[in-house]
Amino acid sequence: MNNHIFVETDDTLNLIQMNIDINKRAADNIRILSMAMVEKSKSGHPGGAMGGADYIHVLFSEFLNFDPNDPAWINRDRFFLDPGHMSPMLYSILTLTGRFTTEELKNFRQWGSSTPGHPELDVLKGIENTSGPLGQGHTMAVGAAIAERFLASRFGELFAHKIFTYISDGGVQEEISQGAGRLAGFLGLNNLIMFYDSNDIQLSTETKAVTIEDTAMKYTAWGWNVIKIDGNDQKQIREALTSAMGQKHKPTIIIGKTIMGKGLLDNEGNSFERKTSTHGMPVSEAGGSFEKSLVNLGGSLSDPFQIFPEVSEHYRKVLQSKQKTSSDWKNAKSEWAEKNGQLDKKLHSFYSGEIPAIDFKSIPQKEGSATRAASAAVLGVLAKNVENMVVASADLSNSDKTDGFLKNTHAFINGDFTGAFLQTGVSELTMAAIMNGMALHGGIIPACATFFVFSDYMKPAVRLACLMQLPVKYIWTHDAFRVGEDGPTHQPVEQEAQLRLMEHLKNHHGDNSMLVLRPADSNETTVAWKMALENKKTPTALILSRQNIKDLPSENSNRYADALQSERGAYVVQDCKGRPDIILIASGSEVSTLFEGAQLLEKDNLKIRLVSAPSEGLFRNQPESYKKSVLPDDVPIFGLTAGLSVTLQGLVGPKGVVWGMNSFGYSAPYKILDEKLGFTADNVYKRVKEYLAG
Ligand SMILES: Cc1ncc(C[n+]2csc(CCOP(=O)(O)OP(=O)(O)O)c2C)c(N)n1
Repeated sequence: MNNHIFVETDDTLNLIQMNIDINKRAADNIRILSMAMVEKSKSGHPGGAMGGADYIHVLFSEFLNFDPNDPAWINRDRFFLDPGHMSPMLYSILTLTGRFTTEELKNFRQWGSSTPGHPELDVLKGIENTSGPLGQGHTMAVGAAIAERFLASRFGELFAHKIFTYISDGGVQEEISQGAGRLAGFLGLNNLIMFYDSNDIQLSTETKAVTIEDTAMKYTAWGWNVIKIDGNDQKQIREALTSAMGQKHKPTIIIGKTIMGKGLLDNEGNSFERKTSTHGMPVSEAGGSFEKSLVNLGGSLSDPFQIFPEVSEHYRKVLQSKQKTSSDWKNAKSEWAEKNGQLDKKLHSFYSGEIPAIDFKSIPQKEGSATRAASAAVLGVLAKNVENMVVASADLSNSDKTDGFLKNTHAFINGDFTGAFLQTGVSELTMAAIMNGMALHGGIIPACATFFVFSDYMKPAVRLACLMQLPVKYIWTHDAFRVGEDGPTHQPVEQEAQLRLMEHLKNHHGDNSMLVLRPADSNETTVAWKMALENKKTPTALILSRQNIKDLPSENSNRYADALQSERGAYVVQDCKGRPDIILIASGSEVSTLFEGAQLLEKDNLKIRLVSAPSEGLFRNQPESYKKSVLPDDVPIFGLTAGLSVTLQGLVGPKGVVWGMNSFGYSAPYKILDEKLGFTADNVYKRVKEYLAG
């Protein structure tokens, strides 16, 4: 029960003397706002938000550094929410700190509102990450913590700041927490402070129905500093945060036992706390009393969205003090900049996302390389020239050829972030979410790699990168059944089609949510990397071959110049005189197979146009006139893909024919697979002849 003696007087000291705890009052205000938002919109999650209110108030008012007038201040502490369903808590605290208005809270979950059901990245509003898919938020925080260490090791400890994150039972249960926990402990990320809102209740059951885990022991085993507290006791919260702030070598998890729906009453005035039902529905719908709970928490029936005047006054002072901290830092930074002009320039270029001028055309490529090897050649140059690029690999750096980068730097280890390579171990989803966190932190260009077939393990984080429009680069090698002997578990078939769907899906700015490039030879790979670096608006995928590929022909003996046409998504590699009898189209290594097939067809006096289509999505965005110039309506089109046939359906059109895969692959040497599965010049010849014969 909450007993507030509320005396209306301007004298704050007086209030303290009368034993009114402003901090408790502020947390209750957050509880009420959270409850009221969900009640008004008739949907959402009040219970968890109400339990976490004490922590969030203490964190934001006493520990988190931010600039009330400059939300994008580079040295702000970051707050990453993991359970996005607890958005009411975040929107409420951000209302107290002036980033949201109560009007915006009243529009919770409505069309066009700035308060969507789950928070969506908006730094200017204080939302550091999109959250909702449980487990990813705190993993992004690990990425941001790595980014912070990377930058501080280059620019100095003036640039040190904390990364706070907030996790719930769901996030702890998600498998990704294994990777995040292991890596944060391994790297000794003492700048990372995670609050675990342990309220013993989840969506459909209590936690005891699904786990007997000793979470404290688990995090201890991973090398974390573990603190257990009553998560609704503000004194304990304060002490835990103070101790965590002083941690020198380990990340901290503060396991706070909290009360789901703290302060709730039912219609009879009995406690309605600790109910699973209040996880995800309005209090009244769950069987509690909104009005009685509101009064119990010291709120006003006439205005449930009220910010209590004394809370408002308290936060006015909090903001003044935050402002002072950031101004002091900015003064110190100006002094630093005067003494470190060159470094300051570099810092600015890192944060502005600039890329240094790179002479891509001069990057030497070996004739007939695998595109993964061609990628390694580019990565070697990037390692030396793009100082803020961080590359990661999930224990495959020698196969996915990110070793081209690694050879020029070294991997992060505990306490040493002077390198630029992250060995994530075998944890693809963790890796992808960490990359998102690095991109969100700012100052870093993240890229990560694994086998293409394991892109499936990464999709949930790739999807969030697309939604948040983060320019993460994915290097996916071993792009087809030509993986060979490893067999169908390692042979991608349907993966490219899935990514082409992401090219169809638009982000909220109307752009393709992702740029997906499958280059056809070494020069196209150089160009693909150029495009990937220049693409600051969305993630980019590079899909690369394991096996060597013959370079495509160039009429002007300048294959790089030809390959630059990849910037239009698809282009004519080799043309015939006059109207073609057939257009052959593919991406990746299948283009060179088509080229060989074309040579056989030409012997029959057929006029052939060969088209390489590294990105169907980009091609679709070209002016109609260009698209028609490459793929006119009245010419038959034959496509070849080592993916599902549907991968090329959109390019060959309704009358076209695709030779592709329609089943899983098989274990065998890849040249045998080429024969058996029909990925040979002879089969191209045969299928095209059949097609033209009608
Ligand atoms: C990856 C993922 N799976 C499932 C869900 C659906 N979901 C939302 S919250 C939740 C459980 C929440 O329990 P907890 O994390 O303890 O939050 P609390 O009940 O304390 O609010 C689930 C399963 C989700 N958001 N993300």
